[in-house]
Amino acid sequence: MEYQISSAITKGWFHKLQEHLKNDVIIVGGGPSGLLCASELAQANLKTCLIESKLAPGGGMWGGAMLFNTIVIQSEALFILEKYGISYLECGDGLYTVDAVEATSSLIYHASHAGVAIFNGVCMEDVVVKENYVSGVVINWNPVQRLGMHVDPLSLTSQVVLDATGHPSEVVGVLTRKNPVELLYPEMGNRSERSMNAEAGERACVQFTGRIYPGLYICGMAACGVSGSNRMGPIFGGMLLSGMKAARLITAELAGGK
Ligand code: 48F
Repeated sequence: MEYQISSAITKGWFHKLQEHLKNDVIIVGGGPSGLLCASELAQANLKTCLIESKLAPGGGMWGGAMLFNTIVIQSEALFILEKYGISYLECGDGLYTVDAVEATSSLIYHASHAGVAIFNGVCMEDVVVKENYVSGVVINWNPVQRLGMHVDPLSLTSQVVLDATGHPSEVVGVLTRKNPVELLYPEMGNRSERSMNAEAGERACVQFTGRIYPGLYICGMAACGVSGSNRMGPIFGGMLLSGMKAARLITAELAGGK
């Protein structure tokens, strides 16, 4: 029995890895914006994998605000809750409360169920850059990185990489730190997120979602960080709308050919 269990697991896992060495899209970061984008891309039949450094995807959504595990969504994003079957309660002023655990687990379930290959416990440590084009990511186990073990990584390739790493915008960070690149929007890339302003932050994270370098898109809080916009705290409509916008833009680019 032990042999069969181990054999089934290794066969299944290596099949998944082998299938996703080449992807249409690699999403780095399994917070709300990355997960929503992943579901939408998989529904558009794009071969999508998502790299999440923690054991549990979900990013900053599980904990609500100060561990009060309720989040707020504004009316503009309500259609996304409807589409993904997430319950909500009206609380006035065009705002709705949502159980953080229901919302987060639904986003994970829908991404996985739609066919996204989620690799958890795996970190993006670098990008693959070919002829001024981001063509994939370099990955290693989170514990290997944390322990500082000198172990070489593997690379996954793709037509598009999405930086959904939240506040640290790690993909853009490593690209600009290691390579003499000029981003498509020169005003972006300063990576100094501003203090709390919920309205401005919610607007900015959708506005600055997009293609920032050939082969590289940003969404969610990473879009705020890279554009020097405000943080917004425990309101998540902007994150969901940003993930949706990223999926729409990426799908349109890939439909037109690289
Ligand atoms: O931060 P996060 O939830 O990203 P998001 O989708 O949403 C932001 C909100 O949660 C919140 C907010 C809204 O009011 O301000 O912060 O923009 O999730 C980002 C995920 O990326 C993972 C990280 O563990 C988290 O789950 N991540 C970060 N760096 C890496 C990574 C990396 N190098 N490799 C893999 N995963």
